[in-house]
Amino acid sequence: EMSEIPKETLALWEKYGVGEADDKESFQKSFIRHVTTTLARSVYNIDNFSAYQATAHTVRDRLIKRWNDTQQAHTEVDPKRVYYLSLEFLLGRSLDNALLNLGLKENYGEGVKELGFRMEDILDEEVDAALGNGGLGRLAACYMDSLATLDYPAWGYGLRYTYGIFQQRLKDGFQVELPDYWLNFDNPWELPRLDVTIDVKFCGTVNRYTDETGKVRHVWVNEDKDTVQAVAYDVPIPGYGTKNCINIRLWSSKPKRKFNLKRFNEGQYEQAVQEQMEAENITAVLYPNDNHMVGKELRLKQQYFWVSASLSDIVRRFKKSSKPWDEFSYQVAIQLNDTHPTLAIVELQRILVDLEGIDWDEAWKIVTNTFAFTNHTILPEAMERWPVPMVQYLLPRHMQIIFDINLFFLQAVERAYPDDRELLAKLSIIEESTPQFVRMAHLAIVGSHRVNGVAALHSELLKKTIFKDFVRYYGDEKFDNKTNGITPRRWLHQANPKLSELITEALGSKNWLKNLELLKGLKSHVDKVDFRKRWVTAKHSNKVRLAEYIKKSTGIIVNPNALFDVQVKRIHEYKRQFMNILGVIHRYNALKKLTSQERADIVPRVVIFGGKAAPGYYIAKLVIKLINSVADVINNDNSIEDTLKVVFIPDYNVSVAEIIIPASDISQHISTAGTEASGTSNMKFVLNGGLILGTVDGANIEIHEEIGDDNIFMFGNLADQVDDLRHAHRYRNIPIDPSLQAVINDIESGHFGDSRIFAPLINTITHGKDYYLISDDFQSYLDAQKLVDEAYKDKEEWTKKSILCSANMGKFSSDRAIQEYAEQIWNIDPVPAKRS
Ligand code: Z2T
Repeated sequence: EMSEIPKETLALWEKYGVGEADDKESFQKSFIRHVTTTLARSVYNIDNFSAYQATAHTVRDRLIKRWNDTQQAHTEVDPKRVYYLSLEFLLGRSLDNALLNLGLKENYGEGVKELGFRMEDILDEEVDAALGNGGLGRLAACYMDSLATLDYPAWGYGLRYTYGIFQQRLKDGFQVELPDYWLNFDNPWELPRLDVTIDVKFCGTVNRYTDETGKVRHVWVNEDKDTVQAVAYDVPIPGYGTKNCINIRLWSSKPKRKFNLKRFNEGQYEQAVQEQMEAENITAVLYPNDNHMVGKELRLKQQYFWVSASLSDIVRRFKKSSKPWDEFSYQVAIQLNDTHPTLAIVELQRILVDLEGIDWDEAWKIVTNTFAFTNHTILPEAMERWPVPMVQYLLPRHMQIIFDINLFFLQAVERAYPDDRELLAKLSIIEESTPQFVRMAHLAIVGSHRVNGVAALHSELLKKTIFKDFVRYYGDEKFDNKTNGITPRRWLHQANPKLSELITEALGSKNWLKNLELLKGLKSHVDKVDFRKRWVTAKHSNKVRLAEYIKKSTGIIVNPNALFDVQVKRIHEYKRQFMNILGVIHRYNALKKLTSQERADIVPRVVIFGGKAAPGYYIAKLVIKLINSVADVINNDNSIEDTLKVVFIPDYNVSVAEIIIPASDISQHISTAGTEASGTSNMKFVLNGGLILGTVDGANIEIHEEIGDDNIFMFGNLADQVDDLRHAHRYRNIPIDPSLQAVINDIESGHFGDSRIFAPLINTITHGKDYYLISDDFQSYLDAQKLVDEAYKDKEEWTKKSILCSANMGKFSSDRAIQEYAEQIWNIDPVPAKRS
C-alpha cells in the first residue's frame, strides 16, 4: 500500500508531519493555539479549567503521534499480540501521568507558569476516569502501564460507560450516591473512532442447514431491532521512558436502527425512540459491585456486547495477515480478567465453527490455546452464574454451544473417571438446579489453557478449594500463580514526587522506575542520619498535604505529627472496617481512663477511613454510618486532648488515593485470612514507606517475606483455621472476646447515637455467626496495635523500617507481573518502539 503513494506526496508529509518538539516554547505555542482554536477562547478568558484543557490537548497531540507510530510498527512486524479483556479500567487522571511518562513535566511546568498558571492547579481540574470498582479495575490500569512501558504489543478492550463508579457524599454520616457523569465536558484522552462500528446481535433464532459438503451447520438470525452497534473509542496509554504508546479500545453502544419510522408515522413518538434508548442503555453505567455478583439481564448484555465487538475486531485484524486459522493462537493471546468476558470463549468457537466452517475439535483447540483466565476472588457470592433461560433468550446459539462444550468435556471426564457421577456433577458447566445456571468459572477453566490466581496463598486456595476437582482432572500444570503488581510510575514517582526525587538522588539515576529491584540500593543509606532526616521530611510534607485535604473535604483539623493510621478500600464485611472502628472505640475508652499526665506519653493517632459501599450493600453502609458516628463523638471530646481523631474521607478514588497513600505511617489490610485474594493498595503503601498492620492473607504474606519480620505487624488466625472457627461459631456457644463485648456494650448504651440503627451490624457478630471472625481476631488485633504504638515512639527506628519497606518492594512492580504473564502464559515478545 505504502509504495503506491507518490514520492512527492510522501515528501510533503515528511516536511509538514507533526513534530515531537518537547521544549517550553513549542508547548506555549501549542497551548495558545488550543485556547484560541480548540476552545475558542482568548487570553482574557482562560480559567484553570481552560488551561487544563489546552495543556491536555497539547499532550494529546503528542500521544496521538506516538500511538500512530506504535500501531504502525505493530502492523509492520505483525507479532503475536495480547488482548486484555477487562470490564473495568480504573485509570484515574491522565495528564500528570502522561507528562511524566513522556518526560514533559518540567518544560511544560515552566511553560504554564510563564502563562500565569500553576501546574498543580491545572492538574487538579481533571476528572478521574473511574470506569472500575476497586482492585480489579485498577490492576488492569497498572497492567496497561507496564505493557506500554515494556514495549509489549498489547491492546486492552473494555466498555466506555457514560457513568463511571458513583460519587460518594455523606449526609448525616450515611453514604449518598451521585451519578458520575464524567463526560460532561470534552474528554481529551479518547480518540473517537466513529467509523469503527461493529454490529452486535441479540435474541433471534438458530436455523440448522446442511452445507454443500454435507455438513450440518447453524446460522443465527435476528431482526435489526435486536441489533446494537458498537462504536470504538481509543484511549492511548503511553509507556514510561519509551516512545511506545498502546491502546485501550472502549466500546460505546448505539442503536443500529435509529428510529422506528412506522411508529413515528403512527404518532407513537415514545415507542419510536424506545429501541434507540434501550441500545444506548447497554453502556450507560458501570455496575457498582466489588466482589459481588448481581444477576441483572443488562449486565449480561453488557458482557456479550463487549465480547462480541472485541472478538470481531481481533478476528478482523488477524484475517488481515492472511495466515491460516491454525496459526491463530500463535498470533493472538486473550487474557480474561475474571469471568466477566467468559462468553468470548463461546463467541470465538461460534465464529470458527458457524462462520468459518472449521470442524468443532479443530476450532476448540484454537480456542483453548488462545484464552487464559485470571480469577480474582474465592468469595462464593462473587461467582458468576447466569440462568440458562436468560442466556437462551438473549444468545440462543451461544447456549447451544455451551451445552455442546459441556457435553464433550463431561464425556472426556467420564472416560478418565468412569462412573464417578459425583465428579461429573461437580465439574459440570451447568448447575442442575431449577432453573439451570451456567457456571462461568467452570466455562472459563474448560475454555482456557491456563488459569491463575493473583497471590501465592490465593492461588493455592483455589487449587485446594473451589477448583479442586479441576486440578484432579487436568493436573496442576494448568493452574498457577501470578502475584499482582502495581506501577511504580503512578504510585511512587507521580503520587510522591518528594520521595521519588530523594530516591533518585540516593541511587544516582531514575533507572529504578524501570527496574524496581534497584530500590535495594536504598539499604546502604539506612544508617545515614542525614538521609533519614530527608526521608522523614518528605514523608512529613505528604502528611501536611493530606491534613490540608482532610480539612478541605471534611472540615476536621488533624495534627501532621500524629501517627496516621489509614484504611482505604471498598467497604466490605470481609475487609473488616468494622473491626477497625471497634478497635478505635476500645482505644478511645482506654484514653478516657488515663490521667492528663499519662496521656502526655501517648502517641497521638489519626485514624483515617475511606471507601465506597455498593449501593445495595446494607451492612457495608451501616459500617460507614458507625464510623461517622464514632468520629463525631471522639473528635468533639476535648477530654482526650487530641490524642485521637477519626476521619472518614468521602469519595475515595484514584486521585484521592494518590494524596492519602504517600501520607500513611501505618495502613491496615485486615481481611479474614483467606478472603482477600491479593490486595494491591498494601503494595502501594509499603512502596511509599508506610508500614502495614495486616492479617496473614493475600499479598500481605509475600510483602512480609520480602521486607522481613521487623518491618510489618501481622496478627490473627491463619487461613487454615477459618473453617474450624466458623464451624465452632455455628454449632457451639463461643463466648465473645471480653474486650470486644465491652465495646459492643458501649455502642448499645447509645454512646454513639441511637443504637437501634446499628443492631443489624452488631448482630453479624453476636447472633451466633461472626462469619468474618472478628471476635476470634480481636485480641490479637489489639495486641498488634499496641506494638505499633510502642514502635512509633522510637522515631529513628521507625524511619529505618520505613526505608527498608520501600527498599524491599521490587517484586511488586507490575512490570515483574506483566513479564511473567508475557513469558509464561502469552508467549509474546516486545516490539521496541522506533526512535524517530
Ligand atoms: C475486585 O476488585 C477484586 C476481585 C473481584 O472478584 C472483583 C473485584 Cl471488582 C470478582 C479484587 C480483589 O478483591 C483483590 O484482592 C485483588 O487484589 C484485586 O481484585 C486485583 O486482583
